[in-house]
Amino acid sequence: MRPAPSARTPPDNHKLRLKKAKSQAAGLPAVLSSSLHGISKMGISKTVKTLSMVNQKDGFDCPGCAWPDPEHRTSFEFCENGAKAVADEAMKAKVTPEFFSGNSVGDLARLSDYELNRLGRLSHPVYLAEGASHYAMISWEDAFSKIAAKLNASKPDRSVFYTSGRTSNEAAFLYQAFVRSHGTNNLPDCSNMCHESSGKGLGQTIGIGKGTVTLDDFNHADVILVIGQNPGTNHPRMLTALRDAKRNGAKIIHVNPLPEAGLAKFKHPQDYMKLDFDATTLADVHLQVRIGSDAALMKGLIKTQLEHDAVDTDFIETKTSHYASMVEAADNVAWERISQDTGLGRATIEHAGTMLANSKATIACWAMGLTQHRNGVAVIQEVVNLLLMNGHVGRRGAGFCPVRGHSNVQGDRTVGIWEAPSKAFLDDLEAGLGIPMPQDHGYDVVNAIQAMADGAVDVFFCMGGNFLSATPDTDFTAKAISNVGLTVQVSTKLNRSHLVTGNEALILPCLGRTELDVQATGEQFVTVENSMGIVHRSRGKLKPASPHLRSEPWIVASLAEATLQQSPLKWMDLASDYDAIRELMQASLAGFEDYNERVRGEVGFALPNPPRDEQRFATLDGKANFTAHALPNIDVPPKHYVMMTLRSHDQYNTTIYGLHDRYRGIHGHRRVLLMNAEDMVERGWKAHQSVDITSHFNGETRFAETWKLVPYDIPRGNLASYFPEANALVPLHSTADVSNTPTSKWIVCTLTASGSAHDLGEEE
Ligand SMILES: Nc1nc2c(c(=O)[nH]1)N[C@H]1C(S)=C(S)[C@@H](COP(=O)(O)OP(=O)(O)OC[C@H]3O[C@@H](n4cnc5c(=O)[nH]c(N)nc54)[C@H](O)[C@@H]3O)O[C@H]1N2
Ligand SMILES: Nc1nc2c(c(=O)[nH]1)N[C@H]1C(S)=C(S)[C@@H](COP(=O)(O)OP(=O)(O)OC[C@H]3O[C@@H](n4cnc5c(=O)[nH]c(N)nc54)[C@H](O)[C@@H]3O)O[C@H]1N2
Ligand SMILES: [Mo]
Repeated sequence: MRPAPSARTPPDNHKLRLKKAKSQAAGLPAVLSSSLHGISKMGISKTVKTLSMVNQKDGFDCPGCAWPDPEHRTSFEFCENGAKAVADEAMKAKVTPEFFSGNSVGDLARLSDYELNRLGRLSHPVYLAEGASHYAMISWEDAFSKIAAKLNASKPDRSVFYTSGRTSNEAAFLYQAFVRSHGTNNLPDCSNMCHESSGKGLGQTIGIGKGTVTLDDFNHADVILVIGQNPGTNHPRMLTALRDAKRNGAKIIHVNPLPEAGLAKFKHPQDYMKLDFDATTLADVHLQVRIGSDAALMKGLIKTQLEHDAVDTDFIETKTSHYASMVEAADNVAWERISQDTGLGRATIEHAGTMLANSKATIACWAMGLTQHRNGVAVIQEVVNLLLMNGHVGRRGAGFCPVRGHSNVQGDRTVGIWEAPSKAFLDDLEAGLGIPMPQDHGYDVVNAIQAMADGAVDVFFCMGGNFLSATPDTDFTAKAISNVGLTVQVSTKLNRSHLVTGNEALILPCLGRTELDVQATGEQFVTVENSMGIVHRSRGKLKPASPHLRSEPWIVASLAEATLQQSPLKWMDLASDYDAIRELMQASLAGFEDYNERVRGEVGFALPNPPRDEQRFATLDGKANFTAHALPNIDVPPKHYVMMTLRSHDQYNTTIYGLHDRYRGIHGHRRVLLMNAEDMVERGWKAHQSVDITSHFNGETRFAETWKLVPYDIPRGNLASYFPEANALVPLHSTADVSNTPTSKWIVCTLTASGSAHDLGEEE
């Protein structure tokens, strides 16, 4: 037997350097930073060629994030982190079978995530036999027969099929059709850890689990709330929309425990070319709430609307239900409690509340700062309450904007990647595919891990992503995965999920977004849905990193062909012409009429969105529902802190591009813990002090050593660290009510010094 390698990220021996946190985002440093990333990975000419194709009408959709493109694109809209994502996929270096034969799984596990990613693109299918220490080359054919044999030797619901949100609509649709034809709804996805709370929160209240605004609405908004989100790093192109909104007179309210440079000042990188050096101040108000206190803040803002009588009685009477109980719940909360929870004075909240009361069109944007909390669903419903009071939905310049992460995470859900599909959805699929569909709901991410731990999973198949490092409770999850018979990863780059595996493991290397996809009938394009429900084309242009790579639709079709004894679908015909997949989608999904034709239009097409299009709400009572929630208890015992886990500026989820977090002034080292300076003084600690963290949940503890303290502008009692390193501290069953999303932004911890503060590094 091979020894199980450590699942945690190894210690970080790089030197930490601290600089002043920035108060302006993007600008010239962003252009320089992304050019350097590109040139070092692709060379100069490929960098220029590749970047000129991102988000062009006939080019590829940026794999960076799901923020939409403006309809009238002149040239490519520059985005630092989009450029990094593209360079990272299009890089020259390769991970070959020779490389694997020279490096054991144990050797590779000692590399950091940054080093693993830098090794380059996976070039061939490889197989890790039972007890073997090294991956070895395998043919595509043999790989599919191995998987098919395992799938057919066990019951369908003993297999689990994960999806990460970069998968195209075509690949995702075909994948779920295969999984359901095989007989299970075990389709967990990254959304379970991401915007699941938004889907549930909005679905129950406005009847659709998606946002209701278009990009153009930003040009007509009076007030934009940006809650629990760091767009300067994670959605840089959103800053352009915010800048344009400001130029049109909008006010921006930023709700965040951290100042986040992107919302302070923004300088559009392209303006330098026009010799325009003025930066735009974005946020008019920064409400620096304590972690987890947004529900209390919303109650305060709702109370302020009531004080101003800023309510749309007509809308409330005709279009909504349960208003009175929502008001009663707000009345029952005292201002003292609101101030105590948020750490903000009543006047500060009333100032923001007055801006909202005077607004004729309000947009609320949010991301992980709301969804990854115990009350993730309820707090989003408080945001819904706030906007519904004044009818801010289905009106120009107003509505809900959950800002999605992965570039096609929303599309994947639309086309069926969902462990809990509705009966109506399954009926449509059954009619379209001509195959009986399994009805029992499957595992989400957290339940899939528990099922693996319980020995209830024989095959675990991942369409992209890095399941081990993205999920909570690293040690527990690693043990759970090692219980599985066969694990399979369809991937572009090496990551830790390739190193902590089941008894046997396969890596199937696939084409990325940027690459040409040629099938039997010729060159293909795929389609994706952005964060605002617009479906459009994406066509890769670059020569594939290796001739042995295959497209995701081809991989799914080949697997279906190898596994399913009899199927009415001609899987390989579907894979040879993606128009045929789209025809099948049109027959099996609501809202995809004339799909092939409409998606060939200039800018794609918008999926139906009843709340936005006609203020129609497909809830149980046909109305937009107000909800009444009690406030969560956010007190922690003395000497305990609340930690949130975040992304640095140089990472894409578990893919680490570099070791810097430029806007926050943190350089060269990732194992850091951001702490309030007064809290540090109280403990007698200085910058660079090394501490050990113990997390506490339901009487259990988890431990992770040596984190370097960084004094930071963060509320007292709050801490921040980066994921995936900190995931070892997130308890698997600490999840949000209703959505079961891990509470990655609410980890209760205690700290101890881990020895004297040697290696102080230099302060700049
Ligand atoms: N470059 C880059 N782009 C990305 C990604 C990436 O890793 N890198 N990831 C993609 C994905 S999958 C996603 S989901 C998105 C994630 O985008 P974000 O949600 O912006 O990502 P996080 O880094 O998790 O940042 C969460 C923010 O919420 C704040 N926050 C934490 N707790 C609270 C709270 O209790 N209340 C409030 N009001 N705020 C809080 C934090 O201070 C932080 O600013 O980005 C997508 N885009
Ligand atoms: N503690 C903590 N944990 C978190 C979060 C947090 O804020 N805090 N955020 C959560 C969120 S919001 C999300 S979305 C998840 C992300 O979870 P995942 O989506 O599972 O993780 P990624 O890091 O995005 O996946 C990266 C891997 O995807 C593969 N890949 C890249 N492009 C492609 C492609 O085109 N096709 C295929 N097949 N593979 C590709 C590469 O091999 C790469 O190593 O993490 C979650 N985990
Ligand atoms: Mo995400």
